[in-house]
Amino acid sequence: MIQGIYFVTDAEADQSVETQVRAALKAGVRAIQLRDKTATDADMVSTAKNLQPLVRKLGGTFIVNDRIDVALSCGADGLHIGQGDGDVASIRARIGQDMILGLSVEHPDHLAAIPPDCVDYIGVGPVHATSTKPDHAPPIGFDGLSQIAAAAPCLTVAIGGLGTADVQPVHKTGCVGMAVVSAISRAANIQDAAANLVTNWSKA
Ligand code: TZP
Ligand code: MG
Repeated sequence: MIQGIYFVTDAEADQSVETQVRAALKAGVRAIQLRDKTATDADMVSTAKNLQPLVRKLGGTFIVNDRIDVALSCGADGLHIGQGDGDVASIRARIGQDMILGLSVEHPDHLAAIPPDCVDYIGVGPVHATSTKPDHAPPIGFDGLSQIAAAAPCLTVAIGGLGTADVQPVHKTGCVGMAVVSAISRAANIQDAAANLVTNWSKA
């Protein structure tokens, strides 16, 4: 399941995606998402097939962003889709009932459009502005996050510009997890940064 610190990979960081994931796992992160907006499907499949067993070995949860066929072909635990990625109920039908399905939510209005019993968690944000996703929706802040988390029909994970200082306020909104890219991928010491987030989350 998605819980605690949720690391989303960064194809543009100095360290390879495999190095990022190994360090995050070593630090105690147990939710990993492979996200790469520009890789070919073939490259994504190859990376996913390499990462999936690493994550599985430690009892973690491996999610693929956007690409349904990649998620299915590597035996991922789940798929994460955005608002523009297609009809949510049809995607659920394609991946089956057992796979975790995550959906990005950027505005309270998006909640009403979620089909019942279809989505396992929503990724809500961006909480803060972030250069990791240049085309992001307007930041919702902690007030927006709280409002959406309280009204959500499923578990909520926060995302967008989040770091150690945000662990407490995110936790307070009732989110089950906090997703980060750059707070881990761009840190001088990836493993230490991830461990610090994990420790803070567990104390929150
Ligand atoms: N969706 C909303 S913000 C974001 C995504 C994928 C990027 C989050 O990256 P960072 O570096 O943790 O701000
Ligand atoms: Mg998407």
